[in-house]
Amino acid sequence: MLIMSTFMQSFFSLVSLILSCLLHDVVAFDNSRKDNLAVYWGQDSAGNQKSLSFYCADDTIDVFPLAFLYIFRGTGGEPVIDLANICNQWDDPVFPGTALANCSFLASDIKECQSKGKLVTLSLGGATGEIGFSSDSQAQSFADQIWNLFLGGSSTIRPFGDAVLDGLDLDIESGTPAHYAAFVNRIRSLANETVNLNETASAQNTNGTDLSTSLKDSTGLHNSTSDKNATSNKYYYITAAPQCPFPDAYIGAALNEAPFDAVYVQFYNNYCGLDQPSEYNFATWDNWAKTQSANPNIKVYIGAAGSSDSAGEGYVDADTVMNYVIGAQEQYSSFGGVMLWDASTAYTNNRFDLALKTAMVASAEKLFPNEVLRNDSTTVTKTALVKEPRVKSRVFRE
Ligand SMILES: *[C@@H]1O[C@H](CO)[C@@H](O)[C@H](O)[C@H]1NC(C)=O
Ligand SMILES: *[C@@H]1O[C@H](CO)[C@@H](O)[C@H](O)[C@H]1NC(C)=O
Ligand SMILES: *[C@@H]1O[C@H](CO)[C@@H](O)[C@H](O)[C@H]1NC(C)=O
Ligand SMILES: *[C@@H]1O[C@H](CO)[C@@H](O)[C@H](O)[C@H]1NC(C)=O
Ligand SMILES: *[C@@H]1O[C@H](CO)[C@@H](O)[C@H](O)[C@H]1NC(C)=O
Ligand SMILES: *[C@@H]1O[C@H](CO)[C@@H](O)[C@H](O)[C@H]1NC(C)=O
Ligand SMILES: CC(=O)N[C@H]1CO[C@H](CO)[C@@H](O)[C@@H]1O
Repeated sequence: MLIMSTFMQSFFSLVSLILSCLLHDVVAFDNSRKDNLAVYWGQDSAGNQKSLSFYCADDTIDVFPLAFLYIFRGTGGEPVIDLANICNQWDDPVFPGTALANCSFLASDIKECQSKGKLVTLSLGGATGEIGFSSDSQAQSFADQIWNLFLGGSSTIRPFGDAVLDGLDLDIESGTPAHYAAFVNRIRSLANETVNLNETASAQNTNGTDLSTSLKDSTGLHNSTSDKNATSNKYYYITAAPQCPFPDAYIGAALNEAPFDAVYVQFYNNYCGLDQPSEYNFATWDNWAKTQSANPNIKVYIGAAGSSDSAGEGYVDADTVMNYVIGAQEQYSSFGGVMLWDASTAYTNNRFDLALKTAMVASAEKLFPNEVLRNDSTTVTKTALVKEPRVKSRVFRE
């Protein structure tokens, strides 16, 4: 009786373990894919923004840049962050002598999203930033500060408590363009990451040991499962959000001088946006990625508006975005996926994010049936795989 019950208990716990593995199979972020979805969260463009964990409840979004850290040197020499209705310096406690909000209540949300294999990064800048550097050494000190406040360093003040973010995004739209490469290189150095600028770029740590066999790797390619929160082996991603007119006036130079993992090119609010097919210039960005970028394996994302309300101009519907996505998956080896501004508008717009992710995964699998694109995520892939005939775009202009 006792033996039986122990056996039954073991049996059921084995069954429930298997079930939970099937249902909660963690898919680590993979920068080499052609169907990643990065969606900004923080600025509440739709006026109904929910908690971060709300948006990472399902498998749709892979990367959440938190928007924004918008003042580099605020009161008391600390930067200032603003996450609109979720956390800001006016409605939440600030660290003494600073205007830096203590958003430590977000730590559990951030860790929850990370535990699902998603990246949570911090975006610096934004349209109204008070940002910029006057020297390389100022940029390097700021990198040290950011490293200690948000990444692998330590500080008595940590705006997101014990959460360690997965990297940074530079959405630089004002100030002076100089010295950002020094900033990025310093972050790489603090993380013990260097990118060999050879054709066959490979990540090395600063003592020259090839890390491709460990957890870090130049293209940001992770050997899934493992980084957890072991900060010493954690790979920190660095992205930028240039405007589509090439080269970008603010971050263009840094992109050639320092290794970034991806660019989320803003193909909205610009003459070369998705609403202007004759001026659309992904080919220029692809060519730049391979020939001029400091990281020749950098990934280029198509940045799109989440709804017609989230951009002044340039919003196009999901079918139209997918026309561009399929073209890019087919033609451009640098293509990495789609970026959306922002989570609240995409959700409000009939789950624009879900429509795009589902269609991107389906088309990647169709185009590359021999590449196991989602190796350790069988259950997730299968449910996401909805094969529907593509509707011809209604908004695609001549
Ligand atoms: C930040 O907020 C948390 C939660 O309220 C609190 O426990 C912590 O002491 C605060 N940190 C500082 C440095 O004030
Ligand atoms: C490429 O890497 C090799 C081996 O690490 C090195 O000998 C060579 O100088 C590098 N080439 C360039 C252009 O950096
Ligand atoms: C180089 O770094 C690796 C990985 O961090 C470490 O195992 C090794 O001991 C280091 N070697 C030297 C000479 O510092
Ligand atoms: C991933 O890591 C495991 C364990 O370290 C290793 O056996 C495997 O070969 C790695 N896979 C790839 C694709 O690097
Ligand atoms: C990861 O973080 C959790 C919670 O912060 C902690 O309990 C756990 O020990 C950490 N694991 C590692 C490997 O550091
Ligand atoms: C970087 O390397 C140094 C020296 O090996 C080590 O002390 C430090 O913990 C490493 N930092 C990270 C983030 O891996
Ligand atoms: C890159 C990689 O690990 N690919 C593997 C994915 O899984 C299949 C079998 O399920 C292997 O054959 C591949 O080598």
